[in-house]
Amino acid sequence: MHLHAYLLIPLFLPGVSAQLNHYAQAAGLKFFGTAVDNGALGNAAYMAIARDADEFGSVTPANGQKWANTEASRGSFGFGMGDAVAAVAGERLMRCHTLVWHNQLPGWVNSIFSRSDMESVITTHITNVMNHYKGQCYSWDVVNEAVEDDGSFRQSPMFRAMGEDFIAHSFKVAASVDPAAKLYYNDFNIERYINDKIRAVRALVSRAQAAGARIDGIGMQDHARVGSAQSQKELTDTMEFFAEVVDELAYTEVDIRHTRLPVGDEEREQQARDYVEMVRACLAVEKCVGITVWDFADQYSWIPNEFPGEGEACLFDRNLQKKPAYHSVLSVLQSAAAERTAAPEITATATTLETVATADPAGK
Ligand code: 9MR
Repeated sequence: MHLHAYLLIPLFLPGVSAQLNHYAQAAGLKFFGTAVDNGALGNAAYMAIARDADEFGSVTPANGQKWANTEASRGSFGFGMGDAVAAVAGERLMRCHTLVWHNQLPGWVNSIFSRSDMESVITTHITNVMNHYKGQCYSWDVVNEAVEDDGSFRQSPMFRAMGEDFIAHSFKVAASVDPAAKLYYNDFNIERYINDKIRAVRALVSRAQAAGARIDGIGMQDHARVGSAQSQKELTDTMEFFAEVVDELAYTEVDIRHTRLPVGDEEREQQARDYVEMVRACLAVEKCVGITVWDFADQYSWIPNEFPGEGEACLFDRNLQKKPAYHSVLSVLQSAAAERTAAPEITATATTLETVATADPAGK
């Protein structure tokens, strides 16, 4: 996807509604997806958008598959929350989220200190949850957020009991339970320019692979702030750095929040530019397979709860109206789709080899 034709007039096909996933796939991505939380399932207007496969080709349960919601007490499994969101995904892809994470972890896991007990608890948890969703998950976030911003390991109950071996162990179990699912390490603040955390993540992935684990992808959450989000170049440099150790990359939880509310037109335009940098970065890197927003509508965003006074981070506002960011993202995807459609003709008439050589060879 290296031809620079973003200035092409967006492609409007008669009879095809102009929506995110439709053009993301036409541009060569596997999906443009969204998180969906259980609290939104009763909102008919919201659900009409969430169910639209042209808008979102992948669904991630925002909370339903987490440890606290699947194995609240040891050995006792429940899948009601996750299943309700899986039903929304239907025939579409699911990015399943998440198996081993220090947060939303039931108290009983916190009180496990011995290595062998933790190893067996992780095995049981992953085996049961992955078996339940077997065949439904395009990918699983197997381990989530194991590293601090300074690159050190997070002192989670899993790390306390097993050291970093809990990571390779988790991926080995996951690979044995659902060989068809892509297995991801997922974290935040690793969509930035190469920093200590990014180096630490690549190194831990490499070490786990050397220990015999299969890790297919690195998920970059990308919870960013308007005006200080990264440029396309910074994002692609980081992805190229990660691409040396994994086959796939994805933006997995994108939202770009305003740090001061209310916002005006200029801030909304800045947010649109920030989203566009991320989308262009994914389109530019062969291994970047897709983008998931961490909900598409402001009323279901986690941001105001966690960062009071901040928010409006999503592509749709509280009234489900599309923001400038939505239109800009769509426009970039449409241009990339048009460019991809035009590429064979361009290459056929090219007078320089460079044009041919820089066209997307694998047709991602
Ligand atoms: O969106 C989720 C929110 O509803 C939960 O309260 C929160 C609990 O920590 O988790 C949110 O999702 C997180 C995701 O699972 C992992 N990366 C960070 C996300 C935002 O906190």
